[in-house]
Amino acid sequence: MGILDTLGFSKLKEGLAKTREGLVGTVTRILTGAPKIDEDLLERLEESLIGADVGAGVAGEIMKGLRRRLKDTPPADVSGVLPLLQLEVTSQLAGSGPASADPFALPPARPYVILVVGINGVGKTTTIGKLARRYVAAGNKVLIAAADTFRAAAGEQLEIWAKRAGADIVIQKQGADPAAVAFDAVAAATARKTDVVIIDTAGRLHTRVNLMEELKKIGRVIAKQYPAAPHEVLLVLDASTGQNGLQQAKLFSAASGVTGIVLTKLDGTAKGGIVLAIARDMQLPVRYIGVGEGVDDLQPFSPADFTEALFQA
Ligand SMILES: Nc1nc2c(ncn2[C@@H]2O[C@H](COP(=O)(O)OP(=O)(O)OP(=O)(O)O)[C@@H](O)[C@H]2O)c(=O)[nH]1
Ligand SMILES: [Mg+2]
Repeated sequence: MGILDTLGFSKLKEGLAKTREGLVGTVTRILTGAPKIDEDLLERLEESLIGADVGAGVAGEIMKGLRRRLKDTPPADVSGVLPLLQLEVTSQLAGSGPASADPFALPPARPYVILVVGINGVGKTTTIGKLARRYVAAGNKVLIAAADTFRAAAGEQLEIWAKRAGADIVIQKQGADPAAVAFDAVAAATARKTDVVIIDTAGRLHTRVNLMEELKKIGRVIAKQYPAAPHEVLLVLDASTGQNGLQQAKLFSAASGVTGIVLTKLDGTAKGGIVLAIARDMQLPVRYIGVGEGVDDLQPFSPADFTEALFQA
């Protein structure tokens, strides 16, 4: 059912260790001590889900689904609750995953334009480097646009990633108009028959309003030249910020029509339950997850792999 290979799966399991302890560890302890499946047990399960950054709304939905499953296929004893919970969590995540069935293949449009947004420090540039490398490895011609012209070192950092990935880069001097950089990149990609353009953006400007206005402008300017673009707007969120990620998702969705989420830094946080809150509350697919700083630590998100890694001791 999953899409990860053995190495990827063990990396995911390792990255989810703290979330597993916080979420499934607590659930398992509650189940182990319980004599029977009753209302008291179900309430304690719901509380433990809320405590693991799943969010109250989604925890309620999971419990509703779990109650239905308990009624439809009653387990012989309390130990049968955990597999049903895993099934329910998997089904809550349905719809998440990469935009193509083949996780690092590109949908047909050429050039395929991906705009990457998110607040400062969440891992946008790193994610772009990792994605670029995967697309190059799959035989694509990749162009990265350095539209974060605000932060001094942003361009250099992106150049290093582009070189490492074997991707081209369009870069202008600090302070240049980000929308112009994006426009030039899309024009160059069209002329050079590039397969994919990935646009890096600033995470911080003088004010948040400025940032949102700038993202709107980038989107407008690209669409004027190439109406179907950007084909994907990826919002990068840092998993360790937990429920705060939901606020960011609302803010960026309103400004830039987010189409998918990349959840970074799942390694080392206990707040991995936020995946559920994002996928359900925001109705946005989680496309990729970051489980480390290395170039191979960006994984396509798979609900089946994720829950298996989470629920397996
Ligand atoms: N552990 C871990 N670290 C990550 C992951 N993704 C990114 N990082 C680290 O997070 C830090 C910030 O990453 P950047 O890619 O520079 O973040 P950014 O969003 O581009 O930041 P700004 O350009 O300042 O807005 C770096 O030290 C990355 O190595 C991840 O999945 N796991
Ligand atoms: Mg950056």
